[in-house]
Amino acid sequence: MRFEQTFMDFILQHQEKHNRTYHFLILMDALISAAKHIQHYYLTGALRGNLGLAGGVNVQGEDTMRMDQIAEEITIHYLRSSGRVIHAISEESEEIIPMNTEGGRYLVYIDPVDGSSNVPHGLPVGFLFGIAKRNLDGPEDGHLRPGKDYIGAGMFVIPTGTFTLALKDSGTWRFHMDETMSFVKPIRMMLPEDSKTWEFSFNEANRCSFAEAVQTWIAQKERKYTFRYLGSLAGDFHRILSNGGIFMYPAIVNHPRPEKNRPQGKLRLMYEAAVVAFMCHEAGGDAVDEAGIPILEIQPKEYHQRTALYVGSKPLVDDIAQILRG
Ligand code: FDP
Repeated sequence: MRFEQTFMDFILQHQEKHNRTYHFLILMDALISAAKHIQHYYLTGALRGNLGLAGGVNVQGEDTMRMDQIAEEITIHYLRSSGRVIHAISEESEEIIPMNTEGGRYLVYIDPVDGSSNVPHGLPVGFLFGIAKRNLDGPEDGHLRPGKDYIGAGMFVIPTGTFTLALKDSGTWRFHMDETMSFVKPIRMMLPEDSKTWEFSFNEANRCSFAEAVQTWIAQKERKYTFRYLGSLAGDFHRILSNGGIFMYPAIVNHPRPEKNRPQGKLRLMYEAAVVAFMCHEAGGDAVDEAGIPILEIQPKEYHQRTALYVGSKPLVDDIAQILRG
């Protein structure tokens, strides 16, 4: 028989190697329990009627889905009972969610079900999270941390049983769920340098609404690469991490109906863009916004701030960044 290294064994070794505390393990255990619980509801969702609308509107002004509510409730439960989280910021809650405000150690940024257009079909969605640490040297200095201050970030692609975690200065690792529902077999992810497998990933329907310079750049490059788009950031980014290339959600600035423009971008900085940017950076890639500024450097001004996103293989991101910087 062949037994693979478990995630818990991997993370314990990592903590010991770096002389770190066990608190992070407890937080990770909470996140993994939440992801497994969400996956269960997702897999049974079509039969139980959980893949439809819930009848409300979220902080982003979007229709809330039943799965959003279920996943939010599950995640908050596990994070709170871990006792390790000071506050959480979630896509589904307008306000910051206080947890263990005195004794907690981490600030957690979550999007428990990302890629909602896939939900009615039971197709892959992401549970994305970023983690920052309390300021241990003085009073807490706020919860709006830029991605470069995260200590870890990751995503579960639900219901595929894959989990990817990046640890600050320690790489990006992918795990797979085994028959006991444990995540096992750490695989170090590095974006391939050989452009043979690189992919382009963006919503083609938006193309004519991108800035002219972005459209021109795409037109110059696209023939060299395969085009793939699932419509779920975690799923699309999962492919980019393996195959290389670029995922983009550029600003919408040329929409025929100007009220539909999104000059600030669509994706959320703290629990979407910074999360994939962090994973990408640890895998040798990069990520920038519409001004060509590194996503990890952006100091958020509000919890649900949006941004444009260009993330993936460094040569491609560097190239578009130069154009975006003008
Ligand atoms: P969704 O709106 O379906 O929840 O965060 C939002 C997100 O999905 C990403 O997961 C995804 O990459 C993108 O938006 C898809 O947007 P489009 O449907 O506009 O392509």
